[in-house]
Formats: sequence, structure tokens, C-alpha cells
Amino acid sequence: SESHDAFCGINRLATADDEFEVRLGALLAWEGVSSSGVQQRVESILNDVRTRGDAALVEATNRFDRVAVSSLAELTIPAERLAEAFAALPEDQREALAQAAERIRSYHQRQKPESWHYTESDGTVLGQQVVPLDRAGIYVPGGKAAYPSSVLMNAIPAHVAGVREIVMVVPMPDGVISELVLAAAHLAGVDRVFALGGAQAVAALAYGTETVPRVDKIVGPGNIYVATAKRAVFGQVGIDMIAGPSEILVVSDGETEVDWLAMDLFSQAEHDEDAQAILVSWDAAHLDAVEEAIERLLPTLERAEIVRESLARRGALIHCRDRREAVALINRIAPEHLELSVADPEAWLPEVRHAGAIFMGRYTAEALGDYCAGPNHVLPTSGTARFSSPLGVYDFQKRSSIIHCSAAGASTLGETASVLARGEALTAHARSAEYRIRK
Ligand code: HSO
Ligand code: ZN
Repeated sequence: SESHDAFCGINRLATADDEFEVRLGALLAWEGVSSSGVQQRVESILNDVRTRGDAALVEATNRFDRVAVSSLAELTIPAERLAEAFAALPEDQREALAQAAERIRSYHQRQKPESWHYTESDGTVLGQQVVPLDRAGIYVPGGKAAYPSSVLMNAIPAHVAGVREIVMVVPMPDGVISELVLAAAHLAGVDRVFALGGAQAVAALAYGTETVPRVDKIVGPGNIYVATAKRAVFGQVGIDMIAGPSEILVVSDGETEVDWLAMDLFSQAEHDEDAQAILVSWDAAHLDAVEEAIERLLPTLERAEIVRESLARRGALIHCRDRREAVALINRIAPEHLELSVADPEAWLPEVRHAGAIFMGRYTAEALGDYCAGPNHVLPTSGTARFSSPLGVYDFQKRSSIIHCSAAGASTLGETASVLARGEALTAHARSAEYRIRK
């Protein structure tokens, strides 16, 4: 209604409206592409670092991070510096960080896939060997989203996977670096840190320079330049995903405290003006009460301006007819975070097909998962939960296939391979197989 819109402006939608599909589509739309201007600037930085190495890194860093260093040595943060940052933290922060790291570690330990093998009746052994990456690079943003929790979420799975060397890059704009980020790196098992950011940091990790070692995979969120650079170096190195703005979808059965629900929506909205917070319920009076709570609580927020903008741009309270429609909306939206704020979340679970992380019941605030519950907070956004999964140990490992033929196995497989090879007119293949057929 008009009076509501004038205050906080969160969008109100109802599945019963004719306009519903169009309005929902517009709210969900997110263009992840960068302009050709950004593409060109990124390409030229990548080329420069690739061809001129450290010298190009120093120049780009002085320019973009407004510092005046003369060598990469000044941008190299020694391991002792990380330990010092950790030791110097106030006790409550040190303990909270350590507790979060512990929970995240024990969760990810359970993700470790085992190598396996089995023996065919002809004596041939077949298997799969799981191997960690040699070197992983973790990008940590330094601007408005310098999150120590993200350092833990990116580095701990790499460490648990058994990655031999974890290299972190974090920009130091105006010479300032987050002590909490350095402390988190110490806890998470990061081996080397460079004070680099932007496309130049991605280039250094992808190609390697005199000082920065080339890595096998680059993970971690970043701004449009970082995302564009990651896309461009993919193939040269692995990447995790290209993350869009953060999202939450809350489903309420009408029985949860409305202030809790409003604050859960705010907790995502405060990340970014483009973040998306949506609440779905079949209880219209409840939605009105949540809207009232939003209006009452929004002005009390530290980041009220960001939240207001985010709710107006991409936030919504959606009235649906019933539980069945709520389930359909969940799977249609495929949210990064789903809160099932209902009495019987277990009953919903089998029907949820697409969501990055599922927060079960009224007590499970997304914020708990963002920091310390245990599961990863790096999750598929913008509907990509349809085909991808949370960051995990498996992102830092790869698999090799194992084939070990017995003499008998080589003989029987040789017959089959020979026929297929001759069908492809590849006679060297055929003869290679035929040599091993028992006469
Ligand atoms: N909600 C963010 C993660 C985060 N929250 C970090 C607070 N700090 C990921 O979607
Ligand atoms: Zn968050």
C-alpha cells in the first residue's frame, strides 16, 4: 500500500496477482556481466602482470591502492606478522575466532572423500584416487566487505583437503590492512600472504611472478574487476564460482516472532544495496505484522541506508496461497540461504531441491551459519544452487582414475577394445590391445 511504500518501501507481492510472475522475474533478475570498459581494463592489467611480473604488480598496487612501495618485499606479509595479529586481538575476539574455526574445521573434516578401488572378476583393479591441489590462492577483499569469517570459510576447507600451500592475497588500500583478517589467516592455516588486490592480484596468482607463486585454483569473492579477472584466467587456473549479491529467502508459517524475521531479512540486506531479502508466507496478517516490524526496527540499524535501499530494490514480502506454493517458490528462486521458519522443517526438507544452505526452524538464524555453526558460508547465488554446491573440501581436491589390468583382464578387454578401435579405424589402438590377447 502507498503509506507503507513511503516509509521503507519493501515490495509486496501475492501469487494470486496477475502481475506476479512478471514482478517476481524483475526482482530476481541479476546481470552478472561486466561492461566492455571493465573487460578491457582487466585484460590490460592481466597482460601487464603476465609479461612484466613484480614490476607491474608494484606499479598497479601503488596506483590502485594509493601506496608508494618500491618492491614486492614491501607487499609480502611474513607468517610471524599473522601470529602477532592473532595474539594481539582482544580476548573475546580471539576466542570467538578460534571457536568458529574449530566448528568449521570439524564440519569440513566430514566432507573428506575417500579414495576407493574394487576388483573385477578378471582380476583387474579399478579405482579412484583423491589428491589435494598443490597450491590454492585465496582472494580476500579489502574494501567494504573485508570479512575475517570469509578467510576461515575459504582457507579451512583447503587446509582440511590437504592443499600443500595456501596463498592469500588481500589489498592494503592506503597502507591499511585488517588485523582480524590477518589473525583469521593465522588460525586457518594460510601459508603466505601478499598485500595485493584487484585484477593484478588475480593475475599474479594465475600466472605467477618472480615473487608470487602461481597457484592451481583461485577462490574467494571480489568486486567486478576481481570477478572479471577470475573469469578471464579460468582455464589457466581453476576458480570456485562467480558470486552475485547475497540472498536470503525466509518461509514463515506465521508463528515466528516478527522482530526475529525482520532482523533476519536485515542481516542479509545490510551486506549490500543489491542484496536480496525475501519473506514468503500464506498468512497475510503475519506479513503485515512483519512489515510493521521492519518499519519500526529499520531506523535503529547502523546500516539503515544500505538496508532501506536493498529492501526497496530487491526485497519482498510475498503472500502465497499455501504451503505447496511456498515450496514451488523456494525451488523457483533457488536461494543462496533458505530459512524454514516453520514448526516442522524436517517435513519440508525432502521437497527442497534448490538452496545453497537450509536453516531449519525458528532458532536457526542465518547469521549463526555466516560465522560459526560449521558449514561453509560461500554458497551459490543468483539461482545457481540449481547446479552448484557450497564451497567445500571437494573444491580443493581432484580425482585420478586408476586402472590395473591383470593378464586375464588385458586379454578379454583386448578383444573388446580391438573391435571398437577397428570400428574407429584407429589401427594402432587395435594392435596395441591385440598384442595383449592370450593366444
Ligand atoms: N552472508 C554472507 C557471509 C557473511 N556474513 C560474512 C557476514 N559475514 C554470505 O552470503
Ligand atoms: Zn551475512
